[in-house]
Amino acid sequence: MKLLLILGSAIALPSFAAAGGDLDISDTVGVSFWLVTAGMLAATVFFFVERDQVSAKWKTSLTVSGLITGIAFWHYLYMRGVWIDTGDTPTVFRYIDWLLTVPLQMVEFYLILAACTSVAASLFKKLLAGSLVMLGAGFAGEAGLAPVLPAFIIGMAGWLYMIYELYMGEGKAAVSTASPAVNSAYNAMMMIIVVGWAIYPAGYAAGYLMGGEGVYASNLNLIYNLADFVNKILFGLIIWNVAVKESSNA
Ligand SMILES: *C/C=C(C)/C=C/C=C(C)/C=C/C1=C(C)CCCC1(C)C
Repeated sequence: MKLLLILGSAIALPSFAAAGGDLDISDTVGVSFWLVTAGMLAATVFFFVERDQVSAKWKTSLTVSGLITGIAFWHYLYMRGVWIDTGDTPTVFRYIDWLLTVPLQMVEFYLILAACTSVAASLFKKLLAGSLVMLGAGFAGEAGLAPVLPAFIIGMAGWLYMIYELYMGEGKAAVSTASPAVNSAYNAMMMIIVVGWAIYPAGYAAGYLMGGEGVYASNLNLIYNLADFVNKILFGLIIWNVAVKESSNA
């Protein structure tokens, strides 16, 4: 597994690096695509290597964290290319990435809860439904399939529904009887979904809703790139931190 990863990187990286030759260093958004790409790759390697440090029941959580940043790494290579070559917002690549990685983050909640409660599966379904509404509406707005403001409002409703389920729903009650480490993981992941995820609608608003005509592509992409960096890498690190603590107690 690890060998495959290293081998693959050794073969693939030179061509990616070459594609970066077109990057204009004064292009702030382009530079942010490049930095987040590097961060995603580094995080992916980190999560897969760190699997060895944790006990068996936490390994899947770290694998999923690595998949999330790995999938994002792959999409960032393409998104960076679209931006550098055309100056356009890579909406389709962005949403394909989110459509894969957001459900995987819900899987992380499931994995944390499945070990200690019986409500994990039903909570997972609700979170998945909320995230599909959120992303479907966001895509419709950004791709010009729906007017941007109503799409935004429907997307917000999907997100708020998820927050409601996490705070008021069965997950929170169920997790309160679990170990302190599992509790703190659940709480930290909720913070990510409330605070970290708030960066995304802020990006959408800055890109499409801030007065005037047209799309503020630079604001949009800069804020989305920051959001992905925080929400994919920090999210994984929170899980890693709990996994390491719990494993040393066992
Ligand atoms: C790794 C990618 C993640 C965690 C993506 C998260 C995306 C969101 C939280 C998007 C939220 C949006 C709204 C709440 C309103 C409509 C516009 C969106 C789709 C940007």
